[in-house]
Amino acid sequence: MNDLIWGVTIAAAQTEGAYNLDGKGASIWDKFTEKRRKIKDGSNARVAIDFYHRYQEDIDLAARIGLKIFRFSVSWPRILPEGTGKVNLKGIEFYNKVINCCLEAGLEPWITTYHWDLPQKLQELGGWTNRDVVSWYTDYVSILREHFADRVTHWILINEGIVCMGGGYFLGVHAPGKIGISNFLASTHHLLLAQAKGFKVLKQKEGLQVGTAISCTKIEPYKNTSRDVQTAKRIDTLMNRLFIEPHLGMGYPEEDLPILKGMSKYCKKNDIQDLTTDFDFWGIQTYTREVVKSAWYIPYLGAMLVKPKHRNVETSIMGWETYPDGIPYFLERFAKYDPDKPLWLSECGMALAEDEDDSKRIDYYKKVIIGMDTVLRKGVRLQGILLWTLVDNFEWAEGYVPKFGIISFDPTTLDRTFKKTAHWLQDYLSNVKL
Ligand code: GCO
Repeated sequence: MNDLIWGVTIAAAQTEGAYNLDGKGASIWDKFTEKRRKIKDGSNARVAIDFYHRYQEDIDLAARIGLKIFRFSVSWPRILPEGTGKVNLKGIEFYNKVINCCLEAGLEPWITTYHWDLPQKLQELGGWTNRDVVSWYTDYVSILREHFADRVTHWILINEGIVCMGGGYFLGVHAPGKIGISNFLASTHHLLLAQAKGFKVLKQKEGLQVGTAISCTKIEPYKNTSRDVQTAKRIDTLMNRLFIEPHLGMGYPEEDLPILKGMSKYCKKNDIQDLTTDFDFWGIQTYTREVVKSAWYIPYLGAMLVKPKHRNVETSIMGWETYPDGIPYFLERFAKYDPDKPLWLSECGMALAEDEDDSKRIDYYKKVIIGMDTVLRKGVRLQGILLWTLVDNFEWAEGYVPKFGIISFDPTTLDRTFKKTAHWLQDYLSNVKL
């Protein structure tokens, strides 16, 4: 346990603000938040928590807590305002400052290349549904490598494919708000292909550690009937297998998720081979558990969620069941794919409401620690944990209401304040190091 490395994850679109400063182009989230009724509290992320101007303070706070890794994402439209073509040097300069500041503070900077803020210009050309996105993305990644790989060793390519593709191109609840099965299949295939090619681009530089971050949600059948069990298997395949198995050379798991048969329409001759990617590590991110039941009338998936509020379980302000047991479950499950693959818990956290007692978050992290300890004893190659997240921020379609941070901010002054969890963690980390 004492060897586990602790760090934190943040994302550009949720924290930076400065949405149109210093040459940044619009992202699909800038556009999406302008639409009516898409964001629950009617907010946007134009200012967010102004990480763009306060990065130094936030990095120092992370260091003060005793964290060792600072994972942040790069905003594609800050680097390439048009998505392709001319590089915005002010954008490069900003991330150089963030990287250097991390190094000075004794934190290892990690880059996520894509945490959902596609340049709006590229969305106008179809975004992830347009196969050209594969080369748009790899060009962007090679720019990041050229400027930052001298100081950044750990890279995460795509953050949580299922969430940005499912939310953004299937259900329409995240940017760019597209719906439908063809949008989902095309964009998913292109995203996976882009990630596989992006991996090769980064690996052209020796010594880099390049991985992916996978969203995992434990899926259970509502009843032990064969229909519900089959339904759970379908949804599990969608949520937990679709964004890893093609990279393992296993192709698309279409027997367990028939909608994937439609992938053939987007898959060119060598694509399945090209998807195979031997990442240096996998990032596991899991927050909750869902229960599903068979529902023939629901198109494509034939499934309905049994909402946590109808299941008599503890839920968070996100409406999610609080489920720390998912952490050991998924770490062990991924270790079965490849017991030698280094694993990171690359996001992990709990949202509370403004007025809730922060001790609940401490209890959550204590359970996480027990879960990590359990899997380490079983020989799982867990390397470390990155908290979601440092400072409360823009929680996508939920706005600013759910508070995932271990530090709060004042909405008027943007001043940061340690919550109980930050104090507890600072204490914990100073002790484990003894
Ligand atoms: C995600 C994202 C984060 C979220 C967090 C809580 O992985 O979904 O990486 O941006 O804010 O997960 O929902």
